[in-house]
Amino acid sequence: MKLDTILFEVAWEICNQIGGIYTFIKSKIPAVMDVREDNYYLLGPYFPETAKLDFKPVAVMGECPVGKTILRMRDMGYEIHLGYWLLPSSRPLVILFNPDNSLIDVNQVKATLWNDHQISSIRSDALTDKVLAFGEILRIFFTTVRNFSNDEQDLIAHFHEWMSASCLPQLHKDKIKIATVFTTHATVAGRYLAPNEYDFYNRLHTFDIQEKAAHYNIEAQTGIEKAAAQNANVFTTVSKQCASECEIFLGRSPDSIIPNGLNFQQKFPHESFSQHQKYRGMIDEFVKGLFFPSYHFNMEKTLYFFTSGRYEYRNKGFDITLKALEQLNEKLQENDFGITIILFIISPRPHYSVKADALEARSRYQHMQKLCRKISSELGPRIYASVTHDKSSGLPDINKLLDDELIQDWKKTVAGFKQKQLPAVATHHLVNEDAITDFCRSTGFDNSKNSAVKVVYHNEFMERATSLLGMDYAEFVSGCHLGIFPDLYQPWGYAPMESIVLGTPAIASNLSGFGQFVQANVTDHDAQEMYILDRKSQSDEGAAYQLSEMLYNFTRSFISNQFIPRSSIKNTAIAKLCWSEIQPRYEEIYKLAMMRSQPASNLY
Ligand code: 1S3
Repeated sequence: MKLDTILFEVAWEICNQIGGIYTFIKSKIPAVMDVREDNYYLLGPYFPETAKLDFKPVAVMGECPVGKTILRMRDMGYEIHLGYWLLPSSRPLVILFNPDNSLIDVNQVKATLWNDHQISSIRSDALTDKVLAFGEILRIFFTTVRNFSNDEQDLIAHFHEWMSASCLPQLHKDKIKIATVFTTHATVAGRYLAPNEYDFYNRLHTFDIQEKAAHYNIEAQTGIEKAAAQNANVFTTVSKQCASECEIFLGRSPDSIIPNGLNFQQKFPHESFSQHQKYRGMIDEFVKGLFFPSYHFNMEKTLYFFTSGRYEYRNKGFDITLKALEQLNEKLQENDFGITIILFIISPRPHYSVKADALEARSRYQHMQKLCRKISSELGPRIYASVTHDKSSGLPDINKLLDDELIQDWKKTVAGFKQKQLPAVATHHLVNEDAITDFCRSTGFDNSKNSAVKVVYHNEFMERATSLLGMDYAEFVSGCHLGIFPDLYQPWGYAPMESIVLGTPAIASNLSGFGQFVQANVTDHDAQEMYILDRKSQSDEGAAYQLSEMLYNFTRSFISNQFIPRSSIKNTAIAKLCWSEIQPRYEEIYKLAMMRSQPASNLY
């Protein structure tokens, strides 16, 4: 491929974290930039709130086709931002388009979708309308870049998921000379049908997708997805399971199934363990600040379990996790081991604000610690002095040895620290209660003292700058003891993969792409602390029970051995899932797309 070929990678989750596609793109960027340097642009929607976190605008130079296009479109009245995505390991160029633009007549876009591609979007919701507007702006962008480029300039556009790809069918119809790749990370039908239709996986062939799309009001989404898959020069997905759905729901088998990569450096076990100790200490501070004002428990006998993902209650197995933890709670209470399990659920939800107790948890604890240290440093020498001067053998009256100011400070701090109410389950004031808070309420998971299992429902992503725990997601995962991911629908599943790579044991489902990869490629995965839960051949109740047994055994083994294992990917097939190994497969895909996009070619 020519060195000056320009690659555009398009996703709704560029500078906009929602689910796993964000992790996919973000982790893949350094490997792409190693090959392409500046001929690489990431294209996404512009949302001021999310963009302000890690987007740095730069001035547009109007010399290259992309620069000329941005300036021309701005003149036309489009809001387009060029800048760098400020990532820890790289600074890729990003172009963000504001989809809220009065120049776009969404009804006209819908009419074209219907007339030219028989995609019905008449009943679409507000989000889909935004997606359509974004797609139309992208169509104008690509057409204009093509016009400003000379004939020799090769262009590739790689679209991720339907939300980025509504313009793809029209680009194809208009014969715009640009090679296209469409990657689906999940099918829309899969997301909706898996949690709602009985025996989804065994009945894939039996669904009338049009009828189901009308039923779930997802005609626009499924229509765009299908047209994108069918019109792209190359079509890929991330796992075999998703490939079967593509074949049946989208009418095209992917040209390639490419497993997802991550960026990781393999750590030696002792490094993984010392990182765990360090970050566990930070989680401890939050937990003590949140729970100890209400009551005390033994931190030496406390385990941190976690689950995370976009809020899809059944798909991401939050339902099974909660049921299993409820059963675990009963088992632990029957046996009275004095153990405490804190389950963290990390899933962003619409909220008004952070609850004060959660916000202040760490600082409250740290202030108390600081004061204790101050008191002990002042008290030590004074006790010694009083003992050496005083002939009596009893302990001196401590109150007399402390300054009034320090006593007042102590009284105030203790009064502020102690509280009567129980720590809330959700860390934020939610706009609406949801199935997680409902479950906790109805089953009495209320963080009371006598419950061995406590729940912290963390309603935002974990970023160091904004996190209640003062740590980023990877640090948090390192500090935990076990990740729980009993997914029902998960084409790949980054969360258990990240957990294991960071050394934290994890349970994955045999319905997730990653779980299936582990089963097929890692012999004796249990010994590496990668556990697989069977969700394929048993009911939800069966899976919840099996999971509760796994959790109980994990806890029992900690009680007996006083030891928390760490997982290791060394010498396993997972070590091959780093982007330096996987990205070359996408480079092959780009070559194929270039070949197929040539006018004479009609290869697929
Ligand atoms: C999707 O993100 P999600 O969490 O919405 O894409 C991810 C990256 O390929 C994949 O891991 C996940 O299964 C999908 O669900």
